[in-house]
Amino acid sequence: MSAYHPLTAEEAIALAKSLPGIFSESTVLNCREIGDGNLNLVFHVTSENSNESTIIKQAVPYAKVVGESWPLSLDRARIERQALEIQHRLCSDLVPEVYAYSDELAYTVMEDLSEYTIMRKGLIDGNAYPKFAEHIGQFLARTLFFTSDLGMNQQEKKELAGRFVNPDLCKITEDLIFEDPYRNSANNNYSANIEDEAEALRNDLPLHFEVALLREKFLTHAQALLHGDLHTGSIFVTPESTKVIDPEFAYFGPMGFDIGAIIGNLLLNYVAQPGWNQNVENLSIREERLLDMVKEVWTHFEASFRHLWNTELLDEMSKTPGYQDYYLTEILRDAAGFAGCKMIRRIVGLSHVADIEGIPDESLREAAQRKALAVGKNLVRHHRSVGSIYDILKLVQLASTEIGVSK
Ligand code: SR1
Ligand code: MG
Repeated sequence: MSAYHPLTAEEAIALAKSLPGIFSESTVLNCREIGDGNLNLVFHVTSENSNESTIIKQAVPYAKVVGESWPLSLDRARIERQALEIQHRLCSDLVPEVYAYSDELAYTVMEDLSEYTIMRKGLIDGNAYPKFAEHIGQFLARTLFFTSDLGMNQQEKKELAGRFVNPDLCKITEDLIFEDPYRNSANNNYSANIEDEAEALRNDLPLHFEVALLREKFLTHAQALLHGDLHTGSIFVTPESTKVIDPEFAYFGPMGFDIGAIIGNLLLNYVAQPGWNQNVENLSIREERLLDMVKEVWTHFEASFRHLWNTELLDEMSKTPGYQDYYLTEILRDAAGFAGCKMIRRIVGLSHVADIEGIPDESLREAAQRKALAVGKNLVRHHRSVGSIYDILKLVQLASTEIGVSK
């Protein structure tokens, strides 16, 4: 019989104490369960008499946000831990260190990042993160390149992919991102004032065609080991440092999915800005900063990825002239489409984002929701003809203008 059970705070303390190298021997420990995400328990264990601390993250056998009626495999804790270990090996400054784990109890003990801010919150508060684009560009380039057929032995990659078969968590994405927003679903969640938008999404067959293409990519294109849920709630930041957490949705999929997650979430914050800024000057500074970040995420990713390709490539046929440019354009197109899907799901589907839901004024909130849908739909509709990051920015501007005209 399995020993699995959800840990109590006392058990979390006993576990932390039993691990060598985290706390000094005589220290008195406290513990708080601080998990505010959709799926897991998170214990923050701190010392009363020093600044030593740690995090114990434990999976529960269902989706916490919905309840026991939505069972989920505990194996996701192993997948998350192994993804963290791989990402830490490839980007040691950008990923927390794993100290210990138990696959049976589905927990991982890791570095505490309490002095960091969750990026979504930092952006809502209007903070600037000048190093973020460079850091995340590097994270994306290194984790995606070195787990793809470009930077990894192709037989070893297949073996590794076998360890990252993640059906439960992939199904969440397949349903919540690529299906529910386009049909009547009990999972959907939006207020009555945007029913017209939800109905338009359900009836837009040319849009469904593009989503079906992106969904097929998500289902079948095992390009590299993805983080799988790289939104701004999965990233801790300070102005100087970035740490990527929570890769429990990791699986082998299309590289553009991770890049699109970042771009889509920066754009969700961008469309929300009028809801958070009464001052016109501040508003335009922040909007411009966010669009610059979108551009820089891509340009940093592209520069690092091209550098890795030119210096670390293992695949002979990939040296064929023109192939690198083709490959990067395909990633960018996928990223544009996935960014759009991610924006749409956060407005009409299950699990919204505080950037938009937290806007205090109802009419500004509704305006942000409509703008997110306009931008998201534009990105999905036109993703296959994108040729540069500037085309993505143009699609964003175009949607903003269209919304302005229709007011
Ligand atoms: C039922 S889980 C809902 C969402 O939370 C995670 O962060 C993923 O984005 C998932 O789609
Ligand atoms: Mg998460």
